[in-house]
Amino acid sequence: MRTTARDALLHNLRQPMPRHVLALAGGVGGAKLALGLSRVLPPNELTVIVNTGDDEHFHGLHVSPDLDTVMYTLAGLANRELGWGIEGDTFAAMDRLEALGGDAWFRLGDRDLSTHLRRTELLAAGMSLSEVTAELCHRLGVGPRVAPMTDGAVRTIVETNEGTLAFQDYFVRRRCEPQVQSLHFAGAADAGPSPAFADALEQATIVIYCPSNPFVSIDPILALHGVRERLRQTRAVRVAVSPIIGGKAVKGPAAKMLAELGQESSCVAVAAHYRDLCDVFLLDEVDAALAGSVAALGMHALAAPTLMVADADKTGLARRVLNAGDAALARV
Ligand code: FO1
Repeated sequence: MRTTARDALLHNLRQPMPRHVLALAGGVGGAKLALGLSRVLPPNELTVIVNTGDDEHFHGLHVSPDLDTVMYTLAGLANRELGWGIEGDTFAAMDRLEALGGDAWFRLGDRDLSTHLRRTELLAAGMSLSEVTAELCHRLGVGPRVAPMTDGAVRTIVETNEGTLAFQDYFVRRRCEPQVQSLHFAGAADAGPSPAFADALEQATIVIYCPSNPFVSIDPILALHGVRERLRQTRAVRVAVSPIIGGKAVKGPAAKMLAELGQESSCVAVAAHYRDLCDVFLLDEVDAALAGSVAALGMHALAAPTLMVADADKTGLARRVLNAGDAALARV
C-alpha cells in the first residue's frame, strides 16, 4: 500500500511530542525537585539551569554554592543537615586557617575544597564555567545536564538598612539579619544565558520554576539578557512551585524578604511575582484556600502536597509537576 503525504502527516501528528524539561533552580528547594525530576525522567529529557548570582571568590577560589548544591544532590553526596557542602565533611582546613588569623566565616569543608580547587584550576586554564560544570558533573556521575545560568559574571547585590552587601556577606556573614530594601544583579544585563540554557530555552516543552527563593535564586536567572522575554513568549508550558507553605519559607529568608519588600508572606505573592511568566502554579495543599487568589492572577492554580522531606516526596512532586505540565499542554 502506498503512503500518501496525508498519511505521513497524520502519522507525525499522532507521534507523542518529544518532551524536554527545563528546570530553573537555586539552592536546596531547587536541588530537591531536580533530584525528583532526575529520577522520573530520562537524563536526555532534563536540563537543570542553576543560579550563579551567589558565586563568590574565597581564598582565591571560585565558589558556586547553588551549582554545587544541585550537583552534590544529584550525585548523592549532599549534606542534608546543613543544606550545603558534602555529607560527613570536616572543617580542619578552615579551623587551621582561623588559627592563623584568616577569614573563616564562610566554611569550606575539607572535601568540598576539592571542587573549588578544581573549578578554579580549570577556569584559569581557559574553560568556561559551563565546561567546568559539565566536567565536574561527569566525574561525579551526574546524569542530566546541569549548567550555570550564564558563563558571564553576575553577582547578586543586596541593598539593606545596613548598606550595600554582597550576597554571601548578607546571607552567611550577617545571617540574613539586615532588612532588605532592594536587590540587583550586577552584570546581568550584559550577560547572556549559557549555551545549555539557550539551547533548553529553544527545546523546552515544560519550564519549571523550582521552589527556590524567587528574589535571590530565580530573579538572577530572569535578569539575564533576553531571558525574561524568551520566557514570556515561549510555547513551553511554564509551571511554578511555591517555596512558601502556610506563609513560611521551607528554608531560607524568602518569607522575611517578602515582608521586608512590603508584600504579604504567602504563596499568592510568589505567584504575583511570576505573573506573565507562568501558566500553572502549584501551591501546597495547606494553602488550598488561596487557589482562587492565584487563579485571579491568570494562572491555573493547583493545590498539592509540595513539602519534600523523603526521596519519595521529591519524585512525587516531580510527577505532579510533569502531569500538570502535560495536562496544560493537552489543553492548548
Ligand atoms: N552557608 C552558611 O550558612 N554558612 C557557610 O559557612 C556556608 C559555606 C558554604 C560553602 C560552600 C557552599 O557551596 C555553600 C556554603 N553555604 C554556607 C551555603 C550558601 O551560602 C547558600 O546556601 C547559598 O548561596 C544560597 O543558596
